Amino acid sequence: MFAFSAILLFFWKGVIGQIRYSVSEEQQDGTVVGNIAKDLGIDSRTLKERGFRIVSASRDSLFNVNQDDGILYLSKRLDREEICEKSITCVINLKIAVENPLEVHYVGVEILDINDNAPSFPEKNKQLEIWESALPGARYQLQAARDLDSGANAVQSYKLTHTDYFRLDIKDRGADGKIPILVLQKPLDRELTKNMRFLLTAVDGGRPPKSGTMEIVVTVLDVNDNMPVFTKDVYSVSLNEDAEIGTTVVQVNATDLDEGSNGEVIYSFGSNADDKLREMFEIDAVTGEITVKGPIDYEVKDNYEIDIQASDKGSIPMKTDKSVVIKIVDVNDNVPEIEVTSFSTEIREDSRPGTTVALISVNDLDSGLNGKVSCSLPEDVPFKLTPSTQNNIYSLVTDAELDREKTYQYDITLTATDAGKPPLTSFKTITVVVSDVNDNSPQFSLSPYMFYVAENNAPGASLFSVSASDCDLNENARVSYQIWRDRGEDKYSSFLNINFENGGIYALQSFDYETIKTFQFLVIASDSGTPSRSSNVTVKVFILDENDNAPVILSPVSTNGSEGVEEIPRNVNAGHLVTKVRAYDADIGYNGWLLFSLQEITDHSLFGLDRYTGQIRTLRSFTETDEAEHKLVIVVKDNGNISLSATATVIIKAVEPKEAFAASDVISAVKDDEENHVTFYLIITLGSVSVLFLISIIVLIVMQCSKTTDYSSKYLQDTSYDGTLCHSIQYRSGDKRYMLVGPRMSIGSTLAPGSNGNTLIVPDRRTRSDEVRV
Ligand SMILES: *[C@@H]1O[C@H](CO)[C@@H](O)[C@H](O)[C@H]1NC(C)=O
Ligand SMILES: *[C@@H]1O[C@H](CO)[C@@H](O)[C@H](O)[C@H]1NC(C)=O
Ligand SMILES: *[C@@H]1O[C@H](CO)[C@@H](O)[C@H](O)[C@H]1NC(C)=O
Ligand SMILES: CC(=O)N[C@H]1CO[C@H](CO)[C@@H](O)[C@@H]1O
Repeated sequence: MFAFSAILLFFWKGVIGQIRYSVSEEQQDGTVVGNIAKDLGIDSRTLKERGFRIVSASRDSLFNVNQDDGILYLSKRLDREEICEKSITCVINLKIAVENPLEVHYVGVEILDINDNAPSFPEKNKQLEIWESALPGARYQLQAARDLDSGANAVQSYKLTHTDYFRLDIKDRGADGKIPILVLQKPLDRELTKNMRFLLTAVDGGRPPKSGTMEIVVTVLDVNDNMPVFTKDVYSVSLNEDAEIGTTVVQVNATDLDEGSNGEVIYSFGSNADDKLREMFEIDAVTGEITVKGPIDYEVKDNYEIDIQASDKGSIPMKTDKSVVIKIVDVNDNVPEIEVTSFSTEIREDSRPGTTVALISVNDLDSGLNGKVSCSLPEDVPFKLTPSTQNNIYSLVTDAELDREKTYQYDITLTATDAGKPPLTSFKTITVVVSDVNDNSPQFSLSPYMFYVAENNAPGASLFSVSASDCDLNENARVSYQIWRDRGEDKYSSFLNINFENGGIYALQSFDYETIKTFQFLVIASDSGTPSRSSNVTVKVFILDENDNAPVILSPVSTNGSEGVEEIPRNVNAGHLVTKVRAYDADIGYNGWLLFSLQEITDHSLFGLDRYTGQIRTLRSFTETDEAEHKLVIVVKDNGNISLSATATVIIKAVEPKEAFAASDVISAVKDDEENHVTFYLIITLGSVSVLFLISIIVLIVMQCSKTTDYSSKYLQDTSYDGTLCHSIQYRSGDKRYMLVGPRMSIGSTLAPGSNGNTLIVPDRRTRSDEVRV
């Protein structure tokens, strides 16, 4: 400083002739300003005699001169800004008087400015509001900072903390200082940076420089410059077709970065969403929820692309379009449909397996597995389904032989099931009628038929009837009857007539048991089918005896009941056989069983008649009083229901033994002979009948024993039966064999098994040749 001052001094001394000093402001009092004595060339030894005075009155209080050494110093602290205010140079002129000799010297003291003041801004904070739409280059003038210092120490420059958005421009107003201007250099985006803070620093030129700062707060004001943006790029959802009304399909969400109403989003369908779509879906304007509004059917449409729009509420709203893809998921909501085409209502029972009955097509509106249909039949029908090459078409064909007589109609329930989860099933019943074919012959209800017909039947009367049934239908089952007339072999069949419609059989003449006992013939039953089928049955007819023959008395010979005369000696003892009445009846059984009785007798005590044999014997010896001639009237009756009888009169004459002897011997010899003859025939007849009976029984026993002991034991009871009076018939019916035992038959009837107590039922395991009639 001193050096500097010296140079200045030298400068001024030479040019102006004036001493000039400079001193910085704000120095301590007492700070040396300069050595005036030396600078004036006054010898320091003479200094005391000379003495210094500062004569300029105005500023004297600021400086002082040391009288001893001539040094000018500050008497008080100096503030340049106070003394000189804003003037660029601040010089205080002092007038110094030196005495002895008096010299006036002018001394200028320049007060040098020091940087003692920092720049300062009028406000600590500056709020700036800028629309985000402001264009780059926009200028925002700020207030300048002030600095009390002047010159170089005044504000020299401004600095801005780093920001991309603004740069600083400075306008120099000369004495008025420098004005900072913010220049926007990059577009603002409220959505990116809503508020910015940075510091503006004003720096002065002091050494060291001083600075002052101001915070600048920039608030970016919103402009509706952002479109709503959907949060997802793609909205793709799937929706079940059975979704109920009100179901949320999807919630779209769009956000708008703008503020306030500029950022409030409302949703709507796009302009090209058609009415149909609007009937099915609706969108909530506030929440963006798309819900189901009406029924949805996959089968109608399986895919929807809905245009929606998000719009903000700015004064000029901004809109964004989006499409929402809704894939409809098929739900198994359609039942398979069964359609029966080209269906013939009737099928012949003789159709071969594989005959097509109907074509069945199944259809399901669903897709995929939900629409995959399988078709099935119940297992118990003789039909099957043959899938055709064309998908979902089946032919219903027969799988087995049909028989209308077993099943005339099939109600076939078709089941169609799809493969959905859960599966849906539908049913359809097809009625297949089996039409008749003449495949059954008439069947007689019995084979062979056996009929028992009483003899003496009225000619033309109905005897019995046969009947046959046919399982077929209508014409095929209409049976007509005829009697087989062949070669004339069965001559009896020519006596018979048959009602071709009902099988009633009539005899044209009456039968005589005594002429024919049994015969058989064939009846043929034919149906009316084309070709006709027939079957035959053997009809066996057994003629039953009636009591139509009266007993005939053979001896004593008497054609009209005239008496025969017997002579016996008077001396015969009791029990003597007088004679035997012999009679014959052509009928059999009871009808031919003869009983003898006395109708008239002169003396009951003398003769007796055997009821069964017809023998007349003496009951006692003749006495003197007995008459010689006795008359006996004998009645012979058969045992028919309505008994027939004949009478014989026997005259017995008691003769003296002498005269009678020879005659009686002869007669008795003849009679014995005759009697023996008759007896012999009777014995043979009875014996042969018994033997035949026994043989048949033995054969039966043997046959039965070889099979079943039970039956043989039943049969054995029969041996106790009296063969002579027995009328027994065995016959067959079906697989049973009957044996009829007993004298009487119910006339004109076939014997039903078990209807008669006299009938033994013997299971038959024998051939026809084993039958024996007794
Ligand atoms: C929309 O998305 C925004 C941002 O992801 C989220 O904050 C808001 O909750 C969403 N709105 C809805 C309704 O989901
Ligand atoms: C009776 O039927 C049998 C067996 O069915 C048959 O063999 C016979 O020829 C038939 N007789 C007549 C006369 O039709
Ligand atoms: C016997 O004949 C009468 C009338 O003629 C009849 O009512 C009765 O049933 C017959 N009895 C027998 C066992 O035939
Ligand atoms: C019942 C009857 O007609 N009896 C006669 C049988 O014949 C003799 C003569 O031969 C007659 O005298 C009976 O009257």
